[in-house]
Amino acid sequence: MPRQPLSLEDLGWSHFFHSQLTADESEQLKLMTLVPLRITDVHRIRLHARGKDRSHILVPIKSQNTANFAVGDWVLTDLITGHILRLLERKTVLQRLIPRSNQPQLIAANIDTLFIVSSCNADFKTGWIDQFLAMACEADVTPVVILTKTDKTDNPTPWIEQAKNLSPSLSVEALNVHDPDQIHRLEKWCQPGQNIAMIGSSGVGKSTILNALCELDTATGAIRESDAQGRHTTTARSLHQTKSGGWLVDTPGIRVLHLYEAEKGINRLFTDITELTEKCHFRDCTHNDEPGCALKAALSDRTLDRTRFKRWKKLLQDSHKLSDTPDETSPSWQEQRRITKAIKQDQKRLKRKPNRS
Ligand SMILES: Nc1nc2c(ncn2[C@@H]2O[C@H](COP(=O)(O)OP(=O)(O)OP(=O)(O)O)[C@@H](O)[C@H]2O)c(=O)[nH]1
Ligand SMILES: [Mg+2]
Ligand SMILES: [Zn+2]
Repeated sequence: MPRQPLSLEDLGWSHFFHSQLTADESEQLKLMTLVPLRITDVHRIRLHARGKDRSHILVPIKSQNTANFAVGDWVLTDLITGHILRLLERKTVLQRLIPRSNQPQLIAANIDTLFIVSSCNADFKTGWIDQFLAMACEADVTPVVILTKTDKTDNPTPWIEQAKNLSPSLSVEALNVHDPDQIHRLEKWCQPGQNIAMIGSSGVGKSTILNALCELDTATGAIRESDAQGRHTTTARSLHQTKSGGWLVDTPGIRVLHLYEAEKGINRLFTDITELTEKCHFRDCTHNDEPGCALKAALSDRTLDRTRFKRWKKLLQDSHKLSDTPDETSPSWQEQRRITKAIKQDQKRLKRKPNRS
């Protein structure tokens, strides 16, 4: 984490966040009694955050749960007590489903671009990448597929072709992460004001990319050559400033991904199929054997590719299997409101105390 002073804009602050401040908060910001901080690390009992001048460790007060904060979040804190006053509304949020609780787990917030990292080896699986693409589309985050370890194969073209075929306008970058002349191709997504998260399985080179783009020396780990499996070297999510001024989130390797509320994302990823479904005779067509199914017709006359149809169906099936959450609003967001209220009460109590004694 750089030690030199940064402006709020350097940290990713924008009109979107500023416009959420009340008149009172704006005044306190001018007086510097209220400090906006950006969450860089989320631990079980504490949060790390970066402010203009330095890094801070925030220990949440009772009733706060660190699981409701994401790396990349903006919080307003009280300069005197160091307490979090409130979490600002997120521009975007990447999250996945935890099947045991049927609740979302926050991966990163206020992200513009998702680097979906895979290697030119046995790690590359289109179904796996489809899930990340749907997650990005759901969150309104631009996906970019990064194919690493091109130096380990004679010909990376088949991997590049497969990735490009996943979605018409998808950006795909294939590179040897260790080559400084190639890594700079990723810098166009890492300019000031831009926020990037990386996701993928263990051993694909996420932390190696982080080290190259941020001039860091975080731990990386060799993979098992027999099946290209990594060793889960990174154990926590963290936010870092890139050399070119953006902010990059490294994440631990994911073993299994369960999508959380991904239907909108899947529809966006497969707009052609979504549009076709509107032409099916029955509104609740399952696209199996019903008469008047527009998808079946498109498959028969080959205007719809069968592999693409299967990918779409698999994603929808996977996302329905687990997420039957009836709530329209995110549970974590409701929880957040409760926490904000509790913090305000706690604040008042703390401010009253000196007068009493
Ligand atoms: N040859 C080659 N090795 C690479 C490349 N990218 C990463 N590696 C190596 O792959 C291994 C795994 O890289 P990491 O950066 O630790 O992978 P990771 O995705 O962060 O893994 P986790 O932290 O376990 O999720 C390391 O030995 C890296 O040096 C590449 O483009 N070419
Ligand atoms: Mg790592
Ligand atoms: Zn149909």
